[in-house]
Amino acid sequence: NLPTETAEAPVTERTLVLVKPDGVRRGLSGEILRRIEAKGYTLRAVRLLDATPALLHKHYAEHEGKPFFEPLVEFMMSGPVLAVVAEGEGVIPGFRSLAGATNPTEAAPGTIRGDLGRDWGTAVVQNLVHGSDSPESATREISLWFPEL
Ligand code: IDP
Repeated sequence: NLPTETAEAPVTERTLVLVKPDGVRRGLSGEILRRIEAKGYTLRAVRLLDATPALLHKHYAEHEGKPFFEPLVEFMMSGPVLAVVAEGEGVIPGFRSLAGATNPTEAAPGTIRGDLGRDWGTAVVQNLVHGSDSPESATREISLWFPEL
């Protein structure tokens, strides 16, 4: 028998996904996890938590000093965050494609932000999800949100 096309290669890629407080508040956690799984990725770890300022300052270090930085940290503390490690070949760019453009008004229909998000007129763009943007970011972010992994 030939191996099945869905068989995983031994080394798999991991990304950090966050369902941001707007997504949790709106009851979209399940829908977002469903889309990750429907794409064929595996959920490796899931945790609902209240993010601390220290964690968020580390997570968003590259944005420190930008005008939306403090509103972003405030927003990320406005309710619980669902942190997820998703796994699969190509999952880092693959989840970014599922998420869509940063601005939900511009995000294509078919994407999480394009289908489920909108502009609420707030200082920070509320766009439902975060996904790591590179292998280096994924490693760094997974160790911040899941120190035990
Ligand atoms: P990404 O989440 O699509 O990777 P980043 O540029 O890393 O986008 O920005 C992090 C988060 O900061 C965004 O998801 C969004 O919530 C917020 N943000 C980014 N740029 C702006 C902006 O110009 N105005 C307001 N909020 C922004």
